Amino acid sequence: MKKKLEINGERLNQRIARLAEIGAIEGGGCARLALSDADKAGRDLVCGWMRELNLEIRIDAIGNVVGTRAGRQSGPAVMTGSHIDTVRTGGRYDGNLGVLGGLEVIATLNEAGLETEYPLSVAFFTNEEGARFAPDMMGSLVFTGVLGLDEALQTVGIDGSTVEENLLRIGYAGDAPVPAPAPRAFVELHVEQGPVLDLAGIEIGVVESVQGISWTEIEIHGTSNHAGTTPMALRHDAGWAAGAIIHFVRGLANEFGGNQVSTVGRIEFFPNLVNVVPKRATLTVDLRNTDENLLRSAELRLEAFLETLRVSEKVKIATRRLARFEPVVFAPEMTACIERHARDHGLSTRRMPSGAGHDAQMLAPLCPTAMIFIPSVDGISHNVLEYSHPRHIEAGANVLLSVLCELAGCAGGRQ
Ligand code: HGY
Ligand code: MN
Ligand code: MN
Repeated sequence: MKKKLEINGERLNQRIARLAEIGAIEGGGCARLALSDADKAGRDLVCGWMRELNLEIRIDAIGNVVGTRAGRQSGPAVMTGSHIDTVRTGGRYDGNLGVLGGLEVIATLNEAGLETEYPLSVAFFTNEEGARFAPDMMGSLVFTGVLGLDEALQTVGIDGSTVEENLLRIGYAGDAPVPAPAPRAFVELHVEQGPVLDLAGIEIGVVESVQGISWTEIEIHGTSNHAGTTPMALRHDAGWAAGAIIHFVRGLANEFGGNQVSTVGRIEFFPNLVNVVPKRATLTVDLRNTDENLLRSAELRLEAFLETLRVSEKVKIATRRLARFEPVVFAPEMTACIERHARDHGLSTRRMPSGAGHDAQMLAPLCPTAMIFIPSVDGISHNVLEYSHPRHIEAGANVLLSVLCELAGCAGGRQ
């Protein structure tokens, strides 16, 4: 029986640890906000690894980086990848696993002397997180033509600078045009970032869909006033209104139940002083659901609630859409392929939706796409304590290897 081709788990885990040293923060996590100096350093390191693997590197106008290994045929590549930007309190696996797992597949094929029929690419997309510049998945949205390049470049981040300024500053404004040609297929390896696989003791998640995402920035304008002298009935308190919204969206998720989730992740008061009734409050609301109709009704409920606040607290409330993606379903033939290869590797599997957004959801309308999940211990993510076991990292990358070999048509060498 031919030995099954397998990746080098130790090398992959070492590379994950090496990349995690860039933007390292206390507790073992990473802070590499999109287009920051830390992001640049991470990009430089991964591009160096791509060059070591003799990949042809393509950097496009929004800074997406694609390393391609030639196949016997030219034409669209089978693509894998993810992102290497992180949130401010990020873990070391979110996104990084998918990019470094893809490079590990290439290294394994190179060592085994295996050719593929079709080219094989590994990508990292710009600003998947959307934490500094909304929306999230910005790079893959531009890559696939859903978001215009100029609109993306002019996006102003939470620190007041634009995507374009930062892209130029870090030297990753590439000359490859966008939108890019559609890949032949796209597979993304990613940590689950939730508790499902870990709780069930399942090794591989076969991701069938990504839930819908709705991000709104809400700006409330009230009247700043003296905290001691202003009677409660005369207040137009932007801070209180913000608190009412936070309470409302939690109540909405509890009322809807099911997969409905809601988060107020960012909030700022002005003048943000202990003895001044806030004049202005700015906050973000993140609503998600696997069901588009339910997500839409949650949005309508929030809009109606804002209207009641305008009347009752006599504040002005403006909203700005930061991101809005409907749920995406992955190609059944791709999920079946992942499930089959995971089982061939003797791994337990579970079909599931993704609670987090991913670049794969942007590639799905263009080409057959799906995702491979590995467990996140205690379901922790977007937190320095994010952790996945090395054995699951190795297992996930081996499934990725087998799936990519099938899709790209491996030939010759050991398989
Ligand atoms: O927000 C998300 O789901 C992803 O981490 N950008
Ligand atoms: Mn991610
Ligand atoms: Mn993330």
